[in-house]
Formats: sequence, structure tokens, C-alpha cells
Amino acid sequence: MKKIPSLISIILLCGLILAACSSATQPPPQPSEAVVVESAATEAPTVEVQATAAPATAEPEAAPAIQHTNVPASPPASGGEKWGDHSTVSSNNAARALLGDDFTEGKFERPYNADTMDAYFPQLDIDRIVVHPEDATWVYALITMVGRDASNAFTGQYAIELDLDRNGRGEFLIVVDQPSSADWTTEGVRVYKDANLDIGGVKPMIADSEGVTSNGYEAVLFDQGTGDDPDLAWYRLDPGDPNSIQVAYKQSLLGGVTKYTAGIWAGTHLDPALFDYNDHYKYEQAGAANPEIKNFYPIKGLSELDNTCRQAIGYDATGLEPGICP
Ligand SMILES: [Ca+2]
Ligand SMILES: [Ca+2]
Ligand SMILES: [Ca+2]
Ligand SMILES: [Ca+2]
Repeated sequence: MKKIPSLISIILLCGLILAACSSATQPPPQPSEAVVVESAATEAPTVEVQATAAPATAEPEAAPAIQHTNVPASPPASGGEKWGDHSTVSSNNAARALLGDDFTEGKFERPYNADTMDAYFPQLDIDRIVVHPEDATWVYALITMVGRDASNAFTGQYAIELDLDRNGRGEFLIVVDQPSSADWTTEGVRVYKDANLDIGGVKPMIADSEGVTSNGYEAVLFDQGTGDDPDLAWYRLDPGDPNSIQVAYKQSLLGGVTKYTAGIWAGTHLDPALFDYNDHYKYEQAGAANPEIKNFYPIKGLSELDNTCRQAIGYDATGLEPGICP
């Protein structure tokens, strides 16, 4: 008879434990509270929006107009450093470039869309260049493309890369974005610098995995008139050639250097942070424009892009400069 109460107490104990266990597995009554928190949280942004909207109405103070002092004139009609780029090969043979595209050496000839290469962009295909370094104030660069796009525009970005110490690692990149002005303008013109000198990896201009950590041209010296010199770089459409763009940059950018190399770029979008491109992409990602390079043809990650070899400016090339024109 004494065992019965202890049995009952055991059953009761088990019952209590089970109840406790089952209540622990049941979802706690928090969700309803959580919903309350969430609804409170969803209300908060509307308050924030109102808070941020208020100062915005008080803000419209016009940015001070950029005061220009030096405006480029006309480049010389003759002379200058001249060089050309592969182009007729591209335009006459759709979906391929047999010459001028060498990923490993940092040479690109791919004014086509990615993967199919069935769209050719004459406004991204560099034809020839003339650089006039003689003027005391300005360097003039005349960049001639194969043509304009279907809407008669230069939809792309056009850049001059300067290597002042001729070691293959560029120091400056002057980028013109979608040039459309017949008059000299700084709109759409930016000058970048590789301030921490990390472009090129172990082998400048040659593809190498070390260069992937480079942040490219990370410093913006000039942004459409903003910068230490509001007149540092300009462009205009060439008044005498519908396929040409004229770029002018100050001699002062060069810090007294008169012998350097220059290369030209064109692309739908040029990313200053990704120079040198062939250090930031692997060959299989970038693809190739030459069908004879069967492993990597066609172009893939790097498309709608063209560049030239590097031309000696102000001196005769030794031939040893990385990327130098033959
Ligand atoms: Ca070209
Ligand atoms: Ca350099
Ligand atoms: Ca490299
Ligand atoms: Ca850098």
C-alpha cells in the first residue's frame, strides 16, 4: 500500500517533466511581440524619410561655378608624334581580330560585344593618334576612331595613359566620358593618378597574378574642373574630322618630364581601378579576340575595349620600354 503513493508521485513527476518539455518545444509566445517590434520598425523609416526630407529642401545651394583661366587653342596642323592601331582587320572581319589582341602582353583589340562578337563598335575602335607635345602650356592628343556609333555619337570612354618614367607602369590616366561637345570643355574629363605606385604587379604590362592586388589609378586629381587646377584637362570634337576627338592636358601635369610614353584606350566603360586589366583578369575570364587562340576565343569578361601600343613622346624609343610601339 505504501508503494502506491510513491508510484503516484513518480507518475506526477513524469507528468510535470513532460509538461515542461512540451512547453519548451512549443514556440514561445514571442512571435506576437516580435510582430509588434517589426511593425514598430517598419514605422521608423517613414519617420526617418521625413527627417531627411526636411534638410534636403534647405540644401539647394548652387555649387560655385568653376572659373576657367586657361582654355586650349587649336593643335598644330602638322607634325607631332603619330602612331596607328589595328582597325581595318576588325571592321572587315566580323567577330574576330587576328592582329592586335594579345592578353598576355596587355594589348587589346576587341571592339565587339562579349561572347558572340556579332556586334562591332566603330566608336570603340581606335584607328590612329597624333600627340603634339610642343606647346608651352598644352599637350594636344588627337584620337581618331574608325567611326561613330549608329546614332552618330561617341558612346564610350576614351583615355590617355601616361608612363612618365617609361617603366611600363602608368602614372596618369586621363579619361574622357562620352565626348559630345564641339567646344573645349572639362565636362566628362577626369584625371587619375596611381598615387601608391602599385600598377603592373611583378611584370608591368605583362599579365601576372601579383598585380591583382593593385588598386589601379585610385587617386582623382581632376574631376570635370574640380581639383587643384580647374584647367588641367579638356576635350572637344575635332572641328575638321567627325571621327576624331581632341584632348588637351597641361604640361604642368608632367612635372617637367618631357620624355615619356603614352598609350590610348577606348571602351564602353574604362575602370581606372582595374589597371592593368591583364593583372585583374585571368585569360580564361577575359577571353581572346583571335579565333586561332582556341582555348580562350571568343572575348568574354573583357569586351568592347581597344588600346594602342605605347608611343615615345619627346624622344626616340629605345625599343626596351614595356609595351612600346614597334
Ligand atoms: Ca583598334
Ligand atoms: Ca611609370
Ligand atoms: Ca603585370
Ligand atoms: Ca594604385
